[in-house]
Amino acid sequence: MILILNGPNLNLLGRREPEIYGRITLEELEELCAGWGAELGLGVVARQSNFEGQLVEWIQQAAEEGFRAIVLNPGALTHYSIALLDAIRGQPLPVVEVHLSNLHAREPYRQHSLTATAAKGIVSGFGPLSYKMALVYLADLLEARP
Ligand code: CA2
Repeated sequence: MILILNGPNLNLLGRREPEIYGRITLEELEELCAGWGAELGLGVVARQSNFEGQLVEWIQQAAEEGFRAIVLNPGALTHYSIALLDAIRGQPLPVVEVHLSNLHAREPYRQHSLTATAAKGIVSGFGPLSYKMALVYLADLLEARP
């Protein structure tokens, strides 16, 4: 089972800034992820929070809850949250960081990811397919290490 976590403001997807984030809603994105997970033989649970502490708790508890990996879009927390960074470092599961937009083509303050320094890797710029690529990687990783 894979835990997909979306951070602050991602509940607004599809409602504003479609030129950057597309027209897909969070609910549609989560359904797509469930479908991609099923194709790859992975169960998927998706959660979203606007609160840093809630994300920290979900990350801390993921292994105990029985998840085998985390796909994380930390939203703006990507760029400054030492708390999320510490939470990722302090737990045993592989974390893949994903972004809908290409951080390197965005404003200077979005071009650095603090949280990615603790992730296995980062997929950025492919819209919803960033999540699919993360799941493809994790299916391969978890198959190699059952
Ligand atoms: O590209 C991404 O996935 C981001 O993580 C999205 C975050 C942003 O702060 C990161 O720098 C990059 C924010 C998502 C905000 O989403 C909105 C969607 C519609 C309307 C307003 C915000």
